[in-house]
Amino acid sequence: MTKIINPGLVKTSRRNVLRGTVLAGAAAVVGAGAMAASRAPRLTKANTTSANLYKAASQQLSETTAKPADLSGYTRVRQELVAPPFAPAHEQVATGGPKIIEITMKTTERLMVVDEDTGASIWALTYNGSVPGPLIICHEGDMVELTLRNPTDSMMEHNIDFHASTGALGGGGLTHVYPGEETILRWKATKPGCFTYHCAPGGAMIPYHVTHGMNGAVMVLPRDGLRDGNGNPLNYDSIAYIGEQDYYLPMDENGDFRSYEAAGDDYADSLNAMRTLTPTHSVFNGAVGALTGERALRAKVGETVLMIHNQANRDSRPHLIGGHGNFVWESSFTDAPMTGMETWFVRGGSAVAAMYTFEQPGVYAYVNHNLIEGAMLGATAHFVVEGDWDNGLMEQVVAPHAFAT
Ligand SMILES: [Cu+2]
Repeated sequence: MTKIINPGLVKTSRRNVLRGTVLAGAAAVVGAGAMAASRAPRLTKANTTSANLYKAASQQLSETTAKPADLSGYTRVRQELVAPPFAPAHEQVATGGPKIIEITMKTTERLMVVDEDTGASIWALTYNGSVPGPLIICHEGDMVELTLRNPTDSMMEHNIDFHASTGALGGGGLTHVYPGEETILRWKATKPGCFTYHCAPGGAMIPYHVTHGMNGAVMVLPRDGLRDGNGNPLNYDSIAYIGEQDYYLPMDENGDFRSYEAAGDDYADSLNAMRTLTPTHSVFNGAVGALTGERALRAKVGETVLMIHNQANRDSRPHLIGGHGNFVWESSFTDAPMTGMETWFVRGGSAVAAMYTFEQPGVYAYVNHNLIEGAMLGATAHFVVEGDWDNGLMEQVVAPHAFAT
């Protein structure tokens, strides 16, 4: 078993933040036998371009003469991250001054079942073991201080690019950790809204890691909480954190999903599947049915739920069947939310918040309303809502029966 971070193909060093890219280029050549010969050079060229980006960010850091950050006036607090679809304990309206919010994430590589019915599985690359990674919540003006730890038994290097942050490729240029390493990154949340974060080791490793589950969301709340377009406060009772994940799982000649011994073993096959741009699965929270049946989301009539939808790689169009997006923030929390939305839009590489107060009991399907993806690729969640039915809103006046001919 060869660790991906040390492919033995190229001389490299700890400061060479391009290592993932080096491998990406090497594997592209290895995989070239299975591809049209004209394709491999283009992939290599793309990787070189991406590699140069990282080189630039690295030089920027070493040549800096910046002063230390002024941390006076900040209070240190620890945020215990929890697995999706749940949200960490937090205040909607900030009390006290700005905080330095300490969090820890482990880059865990684990074999996950994607679809129990077909046996489809993936060596998922994760933050803290879940797809998506945990939801992080802070307020505008806070600092997030992340300890990123790569376990010694990992096969790959990882890092993190926070779309909510400013500089150094979202922190991606400063957080490369190899197995057995950890790093600490602190960034200031200056833009209120929901944002994606994802791993971005360089070159083709970027989409490889992102489409293996290595992404999640940060919510940066305004200090005085959410507001409607007229400045009235909006509060929620609960959060449903939904990460949509497109997977490109390699299949054998019989159309069965391939299985692999270790993380990274699927690299060349995955790149070929990814190049089709056609996902084999598009699922919520890591697997088909992860948020349905016994694992469905729960709510009560009158309860206001903030649905946070993350998609780090691909456009999506969430729709709550039987409900609406009363308030939807596709952009910043400083913009007035859109109201009464039927279906909203998540640009690939972003996270969106939608607020709804349930008015009827029953089962609501929350889907990607590209219904091929919703019904056939897995992008469906269920809200099971308890409460009393309101005939004023809907009533079956006559049950289905055979009509007279
Ligand atoms: Cu990674």
